[in-house]
Amino acid sequence: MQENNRTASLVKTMKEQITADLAEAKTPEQVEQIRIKYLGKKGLVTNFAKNTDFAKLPPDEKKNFGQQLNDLKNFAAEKIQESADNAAKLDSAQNKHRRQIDLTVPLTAAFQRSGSAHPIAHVQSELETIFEGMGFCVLDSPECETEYGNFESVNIPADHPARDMQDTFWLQNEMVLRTHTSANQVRALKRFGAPFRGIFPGRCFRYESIDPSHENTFFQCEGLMVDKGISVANLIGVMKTLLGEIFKRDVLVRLRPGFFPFVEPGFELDLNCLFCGGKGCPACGDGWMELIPCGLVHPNVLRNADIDPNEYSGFAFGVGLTRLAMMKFGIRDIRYFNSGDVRVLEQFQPLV
Ligand code: FA5
Repeated sequence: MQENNRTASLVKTMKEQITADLAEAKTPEQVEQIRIKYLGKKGLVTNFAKNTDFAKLPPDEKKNFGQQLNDLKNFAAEKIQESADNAAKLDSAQNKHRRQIDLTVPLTAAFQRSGSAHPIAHVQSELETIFEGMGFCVLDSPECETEYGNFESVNIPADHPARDMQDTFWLQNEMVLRTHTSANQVRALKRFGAPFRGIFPGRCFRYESIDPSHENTFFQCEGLMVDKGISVANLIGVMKTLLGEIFKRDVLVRLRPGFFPFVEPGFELDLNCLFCGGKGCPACGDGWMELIPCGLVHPNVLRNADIDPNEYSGFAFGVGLTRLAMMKFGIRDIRYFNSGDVRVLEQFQPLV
């Protein structure tokens, strides 16, 4: 009687173990492993009798043991088969799903639309090629800046009126969405030292009234060259190369004095509007598109980057990349860029 109880308890434990193992098995291969573990030649159920004291049992208890063993074998076989069927069904459903993605099927018309580079990305890529040809490096820079980076590092202290011209979005952690790519000047100079030649294209943000030539989110491309003996002549030479390469034809520009706290002297380089030929239109206003403010790097900026202004000088410029894309592609209203209207993008050819 005692033996019968012991066998019943062993059978119960084994059944629980089988159930627990099967609950973990998800694939047909995993279920097969469990089948081998219990019902294989050396399986725990197959050899259940061997692993117990069956041989020593009195004849009447042997009968009971045999019944319990059969019950266990049936239980194991049924449960394992059930799990194998389920795993096979799941596997075939997944395979069917996988088979639905057939990369060799010819594209239908709906999928044949090829993408194209965004006009701003296109112009940015052109600028990078032009400047790399002149030995400039291309740097990435953060869109989210410290107040020091965006303003103080480029000689705009807290009480300076120039801050009003670049009203911006402040974050809760007292960082700002940068108003200009000039914010990266001192960081780049500190990292690489002088001499230095680099451009840093990127997105800028300002709290602006939106109109055909002003957006709250737009792109600039900063350029910075610092070396011994750099003058306005170097600046003008580089500007001429830039415009010649971008427009591939003669364009009319004007250089006029401009004030920026981080350059001295400072200039505004305006492009005679390619839409109206200088007569004045909604895109430009008075016939001239403000495109590339520039100047010689202010000594304070060099000092902020630990560079001696008595030894080194430099020029800097900030191309309005979005406006350049407008002029290059004949887009008369800056608001198209952020409108999310795919028809705007579809008009431009892919880069490759
Ligand atoms: C600046 O941002 C200076 N950091 C540029 C600079 C760099 C000057 C280095 C001297 C030396 P400004 O605010 O003018 O300058 O902007 C530069 C260009 O960005 C403008 O000429 C214009 O093309 C473009 N820009 C400015 N604000 C907007 C706007 N709201 N939407 C579209 N383009 C803009």
